Amino acid sequence: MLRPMRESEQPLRQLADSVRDAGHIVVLTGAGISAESGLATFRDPQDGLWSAHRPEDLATPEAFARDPQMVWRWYEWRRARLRSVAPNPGHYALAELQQRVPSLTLITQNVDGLHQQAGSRDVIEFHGNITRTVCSNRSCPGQWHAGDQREPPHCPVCDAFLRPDVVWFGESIPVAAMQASLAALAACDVFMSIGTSSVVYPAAGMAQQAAANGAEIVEINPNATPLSSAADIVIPGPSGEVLPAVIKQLDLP
Ligand code: BV8
Repeated sequence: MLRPMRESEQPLRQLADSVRDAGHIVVLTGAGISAESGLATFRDPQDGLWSAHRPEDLATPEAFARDPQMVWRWYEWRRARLRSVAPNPGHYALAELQQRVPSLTLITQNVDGLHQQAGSRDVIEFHGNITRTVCSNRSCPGQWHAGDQREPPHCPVCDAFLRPDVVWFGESIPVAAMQASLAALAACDVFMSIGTSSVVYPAAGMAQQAAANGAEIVEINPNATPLSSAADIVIPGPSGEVLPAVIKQLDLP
């Protein structure tokens, strides 16, 4: 005799059933899925040297034009933090889920590369990747030479500043990432929004696009967001606990 399901377990059981029946799942992650790796989320107050700055004010072309050295140092500080963290059970559970369902497209707003480290394949980096450095002249293939200690370093081809390979506010999403995301959203049965405050567009508009195509909308987040009221299944918990529990639920009758 199965014990009666606790109220709190119902959404989890529902999600496991939806995942089991899905032909194509799209997952969108945000900074929250990396929180249990010890990385502050994008809108958590920053600590130390950067506590007086808001990321939204630093992650812009205007900030880089105004003070390239400060913005470069901020990214160097974030890259240093990244070197001391590892994927958490939430990242690994998504990588396992991708192995076990017919089709799963992972779109991440995160720039930390932790999904790839956990084994997820064909990750769509919607906002780029902080560990890659490119020339400010996007068309220039210039790469950073380790010997260049200037802040920011200069492109060895055209001498422009180098910059992190991320999408700043006011910049367009890379065409390939946008096109791959739209194709996945057009064909998915289940859309899972995990660890994002759902306030940054166009990523925050994906759930609506998926719903318009008939997908079931799922949100995993300890806090409510603008998406919560529209989602079909809301699981108010940390992804590092919820996602392994979904995997476990998949194995139960
Ligand atoms: C663009 C890279 C065209 C840099 C980032 C409407 C349509 C189009 C554009 C706009 C629009 N309205 C406004 C805009 C402009 C702007 C925008 O959206 N502004 C917002 C602030 C209103 N969008 C853009 O500029 C985009 N470009 O649209 O191009 C264009 C061109 C010119 C002019 C206009 C339009 C580009 C946006 C990309 C910006 N770059 N990052 C870098 O990292 O340095 S965005 C940044 O925010 C990060 O990538 C981050 O991932 C993303 C979203 O934040 P979240 O991931 O959600 O993180 P956050 O901290 O907010 O929330 C964490 C969540 O986790 C919380 O909900 C928390 O409860 C939860 N959580 C905590 N712990 C856990 C957890 N969840 C689960 N488990 C846990 N344990």
